[in-house]
Amino acid sequence: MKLYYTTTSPFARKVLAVVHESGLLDKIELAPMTPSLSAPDPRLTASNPLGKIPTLVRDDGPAIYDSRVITRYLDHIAGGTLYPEARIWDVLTLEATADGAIEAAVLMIYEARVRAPEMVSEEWVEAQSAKAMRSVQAVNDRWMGHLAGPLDAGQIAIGCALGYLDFRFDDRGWRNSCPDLSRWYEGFAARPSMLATVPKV
Ligand SMILES: N[C@@H](CCC(=O)N[C@@H](CS)C(=O)NCC(=O)O)C(=O)O
Repeated sequence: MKLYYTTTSPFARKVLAVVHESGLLDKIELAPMTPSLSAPDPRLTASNPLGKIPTLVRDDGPAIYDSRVITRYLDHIAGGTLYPEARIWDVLTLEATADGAIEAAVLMIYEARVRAPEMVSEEWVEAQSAKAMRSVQAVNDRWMGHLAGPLDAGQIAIGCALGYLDFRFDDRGWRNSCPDLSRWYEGFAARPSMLATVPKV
């Protein structure tokens, strides 16, 4: 199998963290891509018409995406427990919350990167920021019990969302109103899978 990824993509980081946690590193060829919004690499679009990172090219079937499909597939082939049946709706909702926060943060970066400064809508940027911050706050206020439980895909997704906020939006200070989540993240960020996948420009 081959994974198309970039070292800055938080969605790819989620997948890479699952690769590490599932012991699949020696089964996957890592294929780094240069990030591009307007001219995706033809190798990527040949596998994923959306031209998005991450994409997993399988040896025995069509390529798969998006990140949530890939993480679930990897957990399945590893015979893992990142999507436990007994807590599946909680895990999926937590992962969706993290992915939504990541998506909002990524859109803020795109707005700055793609638009001429006079075309940037500050109102829209702040609305995206509010989505990310509300998500993080909700996890701090309602999900700490879940985060204290056994490792699952929802926790990995939240770890990658917080890592991305630190990487791109440190100045927005998500920790200020999220002391419990901040304490949890301190421990989670020290996991070998998280240390091995820290975003790099
Ligand atoms: N929902 C997708 C989102 C993937 C995504 O937006 N990836 C970004 C990189 S962080 C990308 O490939 N952007 C290029 C584009 O949108 O054309 C997932 O979970 O995999």
